[in-house]
Amino acid sequence: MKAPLKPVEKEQFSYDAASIQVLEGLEAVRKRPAMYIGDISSKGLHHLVYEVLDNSIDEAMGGYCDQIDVIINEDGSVTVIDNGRGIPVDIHKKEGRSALEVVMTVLHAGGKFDKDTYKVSGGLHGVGVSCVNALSAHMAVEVHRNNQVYIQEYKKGAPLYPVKKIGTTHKRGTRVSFSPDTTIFQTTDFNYDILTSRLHELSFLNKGVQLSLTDMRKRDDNGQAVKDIYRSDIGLAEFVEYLDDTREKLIEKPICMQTEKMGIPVEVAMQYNASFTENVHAYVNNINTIEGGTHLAGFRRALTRTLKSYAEKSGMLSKLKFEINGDDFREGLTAVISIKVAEPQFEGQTKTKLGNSEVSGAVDQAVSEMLTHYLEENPKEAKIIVNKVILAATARHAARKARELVQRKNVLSNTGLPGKLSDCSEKDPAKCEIFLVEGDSAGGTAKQGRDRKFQAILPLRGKILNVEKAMPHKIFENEEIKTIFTALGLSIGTEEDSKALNVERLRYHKVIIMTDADVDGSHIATLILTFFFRYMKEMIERGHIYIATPPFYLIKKGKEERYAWNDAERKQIVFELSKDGKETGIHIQRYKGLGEMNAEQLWDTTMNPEFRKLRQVDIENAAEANRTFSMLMGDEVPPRRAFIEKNARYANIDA
Ligand code: 0RA
Repeated sequence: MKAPLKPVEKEQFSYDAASIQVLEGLEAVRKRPAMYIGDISSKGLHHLVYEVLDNSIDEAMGGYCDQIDVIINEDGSVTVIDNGRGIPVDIHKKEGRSALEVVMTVLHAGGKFDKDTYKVSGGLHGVGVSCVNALSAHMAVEVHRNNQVYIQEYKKGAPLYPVKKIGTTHKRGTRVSFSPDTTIFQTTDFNYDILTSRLHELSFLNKGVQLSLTDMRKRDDNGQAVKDIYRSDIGLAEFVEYLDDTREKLIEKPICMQTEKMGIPVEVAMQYNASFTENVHAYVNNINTIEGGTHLAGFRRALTRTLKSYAEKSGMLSKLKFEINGDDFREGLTAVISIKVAEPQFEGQTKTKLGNSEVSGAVDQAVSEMLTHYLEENPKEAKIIVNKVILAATARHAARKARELVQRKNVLSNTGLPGKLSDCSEKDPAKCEIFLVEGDSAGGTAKQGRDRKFQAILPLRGKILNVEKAMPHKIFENEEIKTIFTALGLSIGTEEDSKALNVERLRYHKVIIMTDADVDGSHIATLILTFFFRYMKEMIERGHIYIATPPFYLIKKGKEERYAWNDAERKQIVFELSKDGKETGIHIQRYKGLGEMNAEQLWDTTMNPEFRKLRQVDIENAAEANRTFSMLMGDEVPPRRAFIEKNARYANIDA
């Protein structure tokens, strides 16, 4: 059963327009957009949608809204519709104009600063809709409130006319449409998958709220626009089940809790699975805090202390000959933590690390109370969990022994670097790059084509290893994995400290994965990425990992050779080359693998920094990325096959 929406009390209508704080003009935003939304790439572009969405989600968190619809329109603009209270429209006393206009045009005029809502301020988002407005060639807002419909439109943030009434209504809510300014953004192409994954995540974090995405640009066979609807009435427990749906769970139902400690709402769901990896996602005010922080520290501390004390009391540890450490309690753990903080302080490189010190104790207390209770009430499940922890500790112990053996051998063999590596001559790691190339033959071509001054080549043979399924100590015995890490100058381990990146030792600041543009190639790239994701996440977080993008087509006419990376480019080039009206004499070669290119072509298209298009790997949405990894690597074949087929078709490679 879904909870009924809160009635809007009289008091809430008496929104005091004068409370809206007027801070700065919008010109500053257009001059330095990156300062407000992070960057002007696709990432920044999608932040615009998140920003508008955040306002609707705020309404939902307050209990005033249970439906949010996002539409990518045919012209590429985006519309966000909610059934919240509607932005207030009364006259702002000081400004002498509508509060709606103030909210839409004045920076930091959210107007809810002293309300008891958890505004996502201070971090990634929370810059206000006015920011989105400033960066839009056109924006329109429609408010349904007080049984009236109000509307106002803007150009680059400036109102085109005062707020006007255009009719009456029985509904309430806000509808915002915007077209991002093409002179500001590098791309204004909204990506359906990026947006759905955020909406899906938000649906778990805000149970009972229905979120939908419609793409008017894409039609199915019946001419219907593509649409996805997300809604979770269970919330975090369902999120955990979704994250783990390809893994074997150890207990029947996720362990759940929802409480408030020291004025901080804390919600947690957790499950143990048969894998060896930790999969903990922490959110603050709906923002994925990828870098962790005080809330995560509180959770880990409570988990370790509570489980350890239970295990000791139960006598199950009596035969164990070595210490259990914090990692052992989190092996095979999938958990989602979601807390709400009134004034979050976000720190760290990507501003996704929570700094508020008071939070750690609140989460610790909430989790230890809940878990103590759970373990007492559920002895059967408690035993399964403790056994899993013991297994983890035993495996870690074995892994350390295996690693020590390997490291000793490495020292003795004194070769230093792997024989397969063709190193570069430059010694400054910041200037060096290494290509991890699929197959010896492509490796050979890359070796011929490279600039040996700063480019090193490491050929890899076949499927390196199925990381998700492998026990940690098996990973260290795998030849290809060892080779990669030795070449990079890094050591690997399963313990917290050894997972940290020792940047001084990293021999190349760009690690470029170069595989065939087919399903096998992308599978190998995914394997390598999985490995970094699991055992050296920092390499991804610090932006050291890249994917090379070889072209799909070579188009020739006479002596002229042009390359295309997709079908649109191919068509454009064919069009340009046939300016004389004749397509005759144009030859199109479709590259199926790196091996079809000679050294010069590989250099020109894929390796030459002046011309190549590297894709930097980042973990914008760690939850989704992680799920894809597990799904691809996990035991269940059907979802993996479905993924590969879907993506193969999209990429139009193996069609
Ligand atoms: C300021 C004050 C109130 C609501 C909003 C803004 C609001 C903004 C957006 C943006 C998209 N949807 C929105 N819904 C609401 C509080 C209104 C009151 O007290 O009645």
